[in-house]
Amino acid sequence: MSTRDFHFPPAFAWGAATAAYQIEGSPLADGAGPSIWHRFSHTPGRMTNGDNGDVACDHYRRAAGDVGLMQELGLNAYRFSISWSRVLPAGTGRVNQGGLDFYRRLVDELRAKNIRPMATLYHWDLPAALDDRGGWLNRDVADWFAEYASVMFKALDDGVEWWATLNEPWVVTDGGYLHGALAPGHRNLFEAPIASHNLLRAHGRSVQAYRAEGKHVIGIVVNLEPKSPATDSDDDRVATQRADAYMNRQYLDPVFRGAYPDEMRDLFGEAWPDFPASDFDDIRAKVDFVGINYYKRGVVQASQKVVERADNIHIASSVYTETDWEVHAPGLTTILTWFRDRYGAMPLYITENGAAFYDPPAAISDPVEDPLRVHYLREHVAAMQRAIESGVDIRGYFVWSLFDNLEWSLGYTKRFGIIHVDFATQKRTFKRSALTYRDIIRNAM
Ligand code: IFM
Repeated sequence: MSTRDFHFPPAFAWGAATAAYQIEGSPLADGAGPSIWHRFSHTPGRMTNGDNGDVACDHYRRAAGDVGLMQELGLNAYRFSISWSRVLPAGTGRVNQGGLDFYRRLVDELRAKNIRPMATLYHWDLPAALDDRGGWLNRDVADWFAEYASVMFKALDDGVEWWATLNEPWVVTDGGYLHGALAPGHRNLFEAPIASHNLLRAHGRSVQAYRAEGKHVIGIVVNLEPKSPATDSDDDRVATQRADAYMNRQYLDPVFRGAYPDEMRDLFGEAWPDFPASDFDDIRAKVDFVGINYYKRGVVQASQKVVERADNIHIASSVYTETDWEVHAPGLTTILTWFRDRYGAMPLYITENGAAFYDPPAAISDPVEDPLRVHYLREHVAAMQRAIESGVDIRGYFVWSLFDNLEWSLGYTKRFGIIHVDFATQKRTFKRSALTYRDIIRNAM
């Protein structure tokens, strides 16, 4: 299907997404406090090549120029995240004006160029001072988060068009509290459900705060994967249901149905606690939209435990990204229609979609030729269009990511950007995928 055939709703948001710790650099500048990612990345042995976010894309100092690049590509929306510890260095209490000023300038710069800002409040960088108080395991974190959210609503709601509370709570818990590959690096079956639950409580409390203070819209961002069994065996089918509950329904069911999926108890056994029923009054606070991050599907085999995340099986003839994720665009249509069928019609955004592929050095050609990413982009935009045609209310698409950046504990080894970044010089070079995206946007508008 050529990009010319796409028909998108008016006011469709065409954007790119980033996250604070992955691009900003200068993590302690102008009075900011350290986050758990600053601490984690400075702990020997945690990061590939010992990489850290001290400089990253130096976006903290280059934001104005970076917004200019977005304008060159014709983006009309930009999804970024706010570093909690830039604004509240200790997580609660004193507000750091230097941190607020940075985000104020960014939002003003975007607005000046008719790029609508979507701000994510939590993209994994908890203030280290709050981790010292138990982090996501402490029930008080819901109050801390609501306090921080209110500070941001007061400061930026005049310019921010969409607020997202959490980015990918599943990854926060699975990577940060169960398997330990992400900050704060815990590996504890008993902690994981508690962290998840407190993330959801924090989400709900901030949505409630927004109803009192905000004028725009607020939602949550989840990463979803359609799960399918590797074989027709009963065991694989049961395992698939569990994998689906663990990744896809664990966060959405409480938000939209007020209860966890039954499978959670089977998955976690004695580590699954009884949560106070009243918590779900907060968690169910009505959201205005849901952001869906889609990267791949999951093919599930019973012999591999869901909570060990071993549900990805290599399918002969599939293409795999540098993060070893199967490229499967139809899964995007599947998950979008699944969402609508299970939770009902509501505005949805694809808040992340993209791929890490090996790119040739920028010195060889300008633009950098990245044919696999170009193909990925076209196929996934077409898959999204199919969901729109079948009646799913999709309001926008944000490619992950605007820039090559710090891929968390994998450091700078995986390049997801549509703009190449030379981390030695900070030179930005468009990849072919960026120009393809520019054309898709032009043809769609
Ligand atoms: O880089 C991450 C992002 O921070 C969250 N979603 C997935 C991306 C690729 O792994």
